[in-house]
Parts: sequence; C-alpha cells; structure tokens
Amino acid sequence: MIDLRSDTVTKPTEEMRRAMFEAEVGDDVYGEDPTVARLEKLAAQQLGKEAALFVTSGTQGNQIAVLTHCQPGNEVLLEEDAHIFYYEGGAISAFAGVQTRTIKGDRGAISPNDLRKAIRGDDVHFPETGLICMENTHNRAGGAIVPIENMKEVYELAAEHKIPVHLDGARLFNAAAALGVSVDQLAQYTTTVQICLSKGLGAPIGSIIAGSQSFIDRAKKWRKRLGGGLRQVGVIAAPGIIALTKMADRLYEDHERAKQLAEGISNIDELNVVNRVDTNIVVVDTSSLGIAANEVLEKLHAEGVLAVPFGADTIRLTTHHHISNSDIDHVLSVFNKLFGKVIQ
Ligand code: TLP
Repeated sequence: MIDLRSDTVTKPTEEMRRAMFEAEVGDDVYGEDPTVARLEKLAAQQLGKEAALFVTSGTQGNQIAVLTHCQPGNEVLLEEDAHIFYYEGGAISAFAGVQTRTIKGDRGAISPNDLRKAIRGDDVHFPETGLICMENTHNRAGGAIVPIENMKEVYELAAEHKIPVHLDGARLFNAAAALGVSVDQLAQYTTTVQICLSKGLGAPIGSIIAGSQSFIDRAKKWRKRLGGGLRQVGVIAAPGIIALTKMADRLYEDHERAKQLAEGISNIDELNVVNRVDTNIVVVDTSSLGIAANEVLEKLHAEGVLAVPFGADTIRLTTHHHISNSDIDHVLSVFNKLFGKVIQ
C-alpha cells in the first residue's frame, strides 16, 4: 500500500525507536521527566517563545490554547475552513463554551479588512472577541502557506484591540521549509502556537504549545483537567526531540514529490488539481469522472493507493517521509491506468 491519506501515518524512524528505548524518564506531573523538559525547552527555543508544553495531540493543543485564552461566552474568530472549526468535533464550543465566527479567507489567509469588521466593539449586546486563530500551513486550503506579511498584519491588528492570536501550526515546519525561513520567524506574529510532532516530522505522537511562561503555567492546569497530565512520558517525548532536530530539513523533499504528483495528475483530463501546491498536500477534484469521491478512493485502494475524501467530489493526497520518487511514479501510473483511459 502506498499511503497518501495523511502525513499522520508516518512511523517512527529507527533513531526515534532507539531514543524511546533509551529515554530517561520521571513523573512528568511532578515535573520530573528530564526528557520532556529537554523537548519543551528545545521547542520553546525553536519557536522563539518563553515556554512550551508537551501535549498528546494537535487537537488537544489547540483546545488547551482556546481554553486558556478565553472565557465562556467569548467569540473566537477563525478562517471558515480552519481545522479548529472544521475538524475538532465542535470541541471549542463543547469545552470552552465559546462561539465561533468564521471569516472566508484566501488560501487560508484572513484579510485584515475582514478581520477588522469582525472584531466586536464595546456594546452590552455583544460577546467579547476573545481570540483570533490562524492556521499555517492551512490544511483545507491544500497545505497553503499563509504569507508572513498576512500573519504580521493580523497580529498587529489583534494587538491594537488587545486580542491574543493563536496559531494552529500543525504543519508550521512545512511552511517554514517551503519559505526558507525558521519557524520562529513565523511564530513571532502569534501569542501562542501549536505544532505537531507527529505529522511530517514523523514522531509517533505528540504536539507542543508554546507561549509566555504565564500562559504555559495556566495551560498546564487545563492539560491536567483534560486528563492530559502524563507520567513517565519521556518515552514519547524522546522521538519528539529527534523530530525537531533531524526531520525538518527533509520536508522540502515531500513538497517536491507533492508537486510532481500534482503535475502528473493534472495531465489527466478528467482530473483537476484544485490547489496550488505550496507544500505536501494535493487536492483533486474528481467530479468529471461522474462517480463520487468515495468510489474513486475505492478504485485507488484496489490498486494499492490510499487517499482520503476531502469533499463530495474531492480527494486529498499527502506526501511524507515514507513516500519515495518511485512511489510517486507508481501512483501516477495507477491514476493513468484507472482514469487516464476515460479520455480516449
Ligand atoms: N489533521 C488531520 C485530520 O484531522 C484532518 C490530517 O490528516 O490532516 N491542525 C491541523 C491543521 C491539522 O491538520 C490537524 C490534523 C490537527 C490540527 C490535529 O492534530 P491531531 O490529529 O494530532 O489531533
């Protein structure tokens, strides 16, 4: 099987497995796990923040950030296809008791003008705008990079109104690699940031949230409340250290392969690549085939290629460190075999 469902399917490298085996551990609820402490310190340094916290998943990291920043009844502004809004099971309202107000973006970027209009003024009728969320790269925009200038504008506007900005940076390292900048250059325009260790960076589990020391102190309490206070968790923090130090430099390869994949697929008349491929995600409109996306996926599955549905007529393919050049060639030959003939 060539698994292009997500970069979350990546398995730990040999080095990660060895690090897990050898990890020094302690009870992290007592703050005594030296490996977790090392990971958090390293992540805070890389992201240019005062402190960081190891959490179990991207979803947990985002939700802890919302819970820590907001009060029940606040309004949170986010792009209309943001993962926090679209894919987190409504957790933001279920747990934090906030309401969401979505703004249509352009390739995941919210225009400062639209944002300005959405920020609430001081009125007894209104909820307070408690948080602005950004996402970079933007998943549903097809791994699109939100430009650094846009992040700066959003952050400055938020600061004028004393509103914190949380960045869902599940794939921030992909954005940084594609732009040729360091992650702190992007994270500087955020109050807090969440990054995933378990996507393109290949760790088996875990995310980081980073921000000021006082934010992280409060976030730690929320993590505990949510049952995310873990004990000898150095065994899973250890591969996270390798993710941060060894895996970011190769992400450009995933981006190159995604571009090759998109180019090959777009040569098939009945298929339409709908995103400009900035990073490791390719979104394909299959509507011209006259069959539902799920059927397209079944046909691919039968040929040993896995992808995910991304809408009624769209599928998503994601490259990652288990996907080689010859896998891309093979996937394209499968696409041609299945769908290329339709046009002849
Ligand atoms: N995204 C997953 C699915 O949930 C859709 C994927 O396969 O892409 N933020 C962003 C931008 C994400 O893409 C994801 C995962 C998360 C947060 C959540 O991370 P986890 O899965 O660790 O909770």
